[in-house]
Amino acid sequence: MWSFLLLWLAVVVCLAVAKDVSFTINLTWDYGSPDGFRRKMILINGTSPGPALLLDQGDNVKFLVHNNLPSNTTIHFHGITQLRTPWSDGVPGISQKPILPGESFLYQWTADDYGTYWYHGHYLSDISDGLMGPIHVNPSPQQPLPYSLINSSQAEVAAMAKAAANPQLVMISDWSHLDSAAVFQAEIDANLDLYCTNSILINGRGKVSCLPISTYMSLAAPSTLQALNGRNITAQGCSPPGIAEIEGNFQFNLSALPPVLAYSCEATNTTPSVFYVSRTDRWVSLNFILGASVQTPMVSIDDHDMWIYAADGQFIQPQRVDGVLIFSAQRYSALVRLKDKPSYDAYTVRFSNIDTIAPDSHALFNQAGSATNSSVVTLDMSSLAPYPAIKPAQDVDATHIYKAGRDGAAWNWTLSASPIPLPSALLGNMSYPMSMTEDYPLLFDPNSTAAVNPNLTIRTLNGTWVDIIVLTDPGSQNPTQPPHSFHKHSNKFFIIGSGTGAFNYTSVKEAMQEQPESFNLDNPPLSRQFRVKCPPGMPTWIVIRYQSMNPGAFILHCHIQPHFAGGMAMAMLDGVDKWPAIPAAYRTNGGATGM
Ligand SMILES: *[C@@H]1O[C@H](CO)[C@@H](O)[C@H](O)[C@H]1NC(C)=O
Ligand SMILES: *[C@@H]1O[C@H](CO)[C@@H](O)[C@H](O)[C@H]1NC(C)=O
Ligand SMILES: *[C@@H]1O[C@H](CO)[C@@H](O)[C@H](O)[C@H]1NC(C)=O
Ligand SMILES: *[C@@H]1O[C@H](CO)[C@@H](O)[C@H](O)[C@H]1NC(C)=O
Ligand SMILES: *[C@@H]1O[C@H](CO)[C@@H](O)[C@H](O)[C@H]1NC(C)=O
Ligand SMILES: *[C@@H]1O[C@H](CO)[C@@H](O)[C@H](O)[C@H]1NC(C)=O
Ligand SMILES: *[C@@H]1O[C@H](CO)[C@@H](O)[C@H](O)[C@H]1NC(C)=O
Ligand SMILES: *[C@@H]1O[C@H](CO)[C@@H](O)[C@H](O)[C@H]1NC(C)=O
Ligand SMILES: *[C@@H]1O[C@H](CO)[C@@H](O)[C@H](O)[C@H]1NC(C)=O
Ligand SMILES: *[C@@H]1O[C@H](CO)[C@@H](O)[C@H](O)[C@H]1NC(C)=O
Ligand SMILES: *[C@@H]1O[C@H](CO)[C@@H](O)[C@H](O)[C@H]1NC(C)=O
Ligand SMILES: *[C@@H]1O[C@H](CO)[C@@H](O)[C@H](O)[C@H]1NC(C)=O
Ligand SMILES: [Cu+2]
Repeated sequence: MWSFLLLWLAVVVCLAVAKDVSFTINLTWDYGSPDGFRRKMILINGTSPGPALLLDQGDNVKFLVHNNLPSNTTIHFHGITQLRTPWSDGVPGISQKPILPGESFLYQWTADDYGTYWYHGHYLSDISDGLMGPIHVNPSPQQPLPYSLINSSQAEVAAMAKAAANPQLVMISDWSHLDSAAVFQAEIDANLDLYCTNSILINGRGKVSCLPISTYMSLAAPSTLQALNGRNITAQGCSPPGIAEIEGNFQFNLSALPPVLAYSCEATNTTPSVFYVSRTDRWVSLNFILGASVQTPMVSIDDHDMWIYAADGQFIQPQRVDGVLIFSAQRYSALVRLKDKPSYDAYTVRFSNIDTIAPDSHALFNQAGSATNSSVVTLDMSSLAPYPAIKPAQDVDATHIYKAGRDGAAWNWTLSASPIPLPSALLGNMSYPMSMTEDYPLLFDPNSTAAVNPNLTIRTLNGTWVDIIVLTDPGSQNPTQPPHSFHKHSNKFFIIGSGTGAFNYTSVKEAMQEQPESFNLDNPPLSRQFRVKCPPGMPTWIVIRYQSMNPGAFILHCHIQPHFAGGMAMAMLDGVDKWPAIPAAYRTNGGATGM
């Protein structure tokens, strides 16, 4: 009787979990004014961000895209492993041909992992034109939850679990008053790496604020003032473009730069996004998703601290913080215990930009994202131990070393094999024969000329463990680099080590003999994102370790859109020895691909 009951329960759980869910979206190129300024942008069923995909772990998802844009596109489901469905990963030239104007494409995948993710365009920088939407996958009932580590009281745990199961999805993006094609063209014409945007959007709403230049200057960090060397911050709140110490020793043509991309500022007066929370629920889960193309916001809530309990979808040992700095494409889930004071009928959530300076008032962080007092705690990205604990393999089968930096022009970025600088521009880089790569995705033939070129691809055998080491090295092209925010498609990796200084080794094993303190093989962060720090004038290195377990063609790239469009990417051909047969419906172009 007892075993019968258990069996019955197990069957119910399976049925409840593996359900089919279908979404259809219509992409259009139409007018919108997310920050009060009207321009053409990408709308997803008439909105940006598009509708949220709310799923349960194990769901089988069908996502049908009608491309009514005047341009090509593809959709990537950021953080979804695409286990056994590499043809639904949405990268042109890697896993599919572009979806041409007027065409449709059916993506099909399983929500293997719980967590907060997002979908976005992956064709050039169509993400910067608004092509994005949130995804949240509720964990299966078997998944251990970390809430009791925050407060072990049963009532509190229940309140936290309730909040986490009904999260507020907070999609943060940045917005430019020119479209992504014009921005990229301006970068090439002026030979600049553009890092200025006109506003920050929260769930598709924002406002342009223009502060006096003297205010910007008073907020600038000492290191910024030093780089400015007597120059003023622009009316838009950015360092003026074309400073060799920041953007490399190149010939800039500032007259080719439209003023709206750096200098001019026209304030708008829109109302901010509002999230409704219930004080009687005590806890709220704010799940932040950074869809920004270039900006890095410091997120904080007035008078409240936050418990960060998931990073990039993965549960972690919760960390109590006052603020969290979010890099391109990262996601953090924060449990917040709402203060029960009658005076609070609204709680202000602040997104202070560390790159551009945004309006603000009091609070723990100033308008430039710097802490205003020394007891403020921010998230320690290097110690995000997964919950429950999980260890990487202690040794690997292969090591690949790459160098990140500019290549020949301020806007031209590369992630190239070391030690020689190699072409790596897979996508978007104008110097690369795009149509050739697009129409022959690597997934369709892992033995093609491009697929076997070590300058373009990493090839792994299924089941093996692999280290990827990314180096940065200051030189005349890279006196400084902005921090890069890399994303690996498909399965997660461990971030097992990082450091400043030269990496004079050929493997982690060798490096660990000399500097074991730089590595963590016990409980390192488990993620699909890693940030490459680039302090001025200093070489740096970082190592990610993963197991190749999902045969198919994927990509590793910087998620800062001008860097990605500028070529900062490598393809990874995982499990070349166990290559999947591609369903016929996914090989074709035109009509209803995938169906
Ligand atoms: C998008 O709009 C179409 C109608 O054009 C509708 O059938 C579909 O359900 C909408 N999709 C979502 C995800 O709401
Ligand atoms: C998509 O939107 C366009 C423009 O509004 C409309 O003409 C078209 O019928 C829509 N397509 C679908 C499949 O909803
Ligand atoms: C846990 O929550 C209770 C309120 O239910 C509170 O009294 C207690 O201080 C909290 N414990 C910790 C460690 O924060
Ligand atoms: C900087 O801006 C201030 C006004 O805030 C102005 O007085 C000063 O001349 C400017 N300096 C430069 C170098 O443009
Ligand atoms: C700089 O840009 C301007 C405006 O686009 C153009 O007329 C000029 O030829 C460019 N100068 C150089 C040296 O490329
Ligand atoms: C400094 O920050 C701490 C940490 O949140 C806060 O509790 C304290 O009130 C702040 N002090 C001042 C003077 O603002
Ligand atoms: C950009 O990088 C590619 C790939 O490394 C290289 O072939 C090309 O010459 C570079 N373009 C410029 C303008 O330097
Ligand atoms: C890789 O790049 C190097 C340096 O640019 C070049 O010499 C080599 O021929 C390239 N290899 C292939 C297979 O294209
Ligand atoms: C769209 O993709 C096709 C196929 O790769 C290519 O021929 C075409 O040039 C692309 N169109 C645009 C506007 O990029
Ligand atoms: C790639 O080539 C290898 C031998 O060189 C062969 O075994 C394998 O089947 C080829 N893969 C595909 C998908 O054609
Ligand atoms: C690839 O390797 C993983 C991990 O060892 C294994 O679970 C999976 O079944 C393998 N896939 C294939 C197609 O052999
Ligand atoms: C790495 O090698 C360089 C050049 O040989 C040397 O100058 C440097 O001191 C070495 N760094 C470390 C950390 O061993
Ligand atoms: Cu980058």
